[in-house]
Amino acid sequence: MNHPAKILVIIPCYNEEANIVSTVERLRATCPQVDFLIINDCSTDRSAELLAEHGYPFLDLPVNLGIGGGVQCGYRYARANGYDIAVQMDGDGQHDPAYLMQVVQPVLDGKLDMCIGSRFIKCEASRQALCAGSASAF
Ligand SMILES: Nc1nc2c(ncn2[C@@H]2O[C@H](COP(=O)(O)OP(=O)(O)OP(=O)(O)O)[C@@H](O)[C@H]2O)c(=O)[nH]1
Ligand SMILES: [Mg+2]
Repeated sequence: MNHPAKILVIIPCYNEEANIVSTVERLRATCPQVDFLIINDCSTDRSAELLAEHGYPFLDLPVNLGIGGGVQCGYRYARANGYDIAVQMDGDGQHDPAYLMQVVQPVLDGKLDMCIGSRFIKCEASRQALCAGSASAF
């Protein structure tokens, strides 16, 4: 990679009106260098209105695909739009963006093709990261 890595954070969103704005604002404040895309999967609450009101980039799926299909849409978007790395982060605020670059870094360094963070693993080894989603290279 001979350019700064283009990183996309994919945020699945299903009925997250209580959490989605604070989740996005925390991400923007913590990791201003990454792009993000929210996948609104036919939420029946005010999620879509909030996303539009705040001018956030989002896909509005025409039918509910579930979390797997929703995140796959994000990966396809990342690939189609020239991203080097895609990261999945939940829209309910459970994944702390403070750990995001720890998950991304081994992929950026070419040491791993994919890195999955886990809230269940103690941070004992230097390469383990807690409480972030998963990052993968294309
Ligand atoms: N696209 C899409 N996203 C979903 C759907 N259901 C849940 N999500 C999102 O997936 C993420 C994780 O959902 P959660 O229900 O919190 O699942 P979890 O974190 O594994 O479980 P909890 O420990 O109960 O929080 C959140 O960002 C949700 O908005 C769905 O049907 N479609
Ligand atoms: Mg959750």
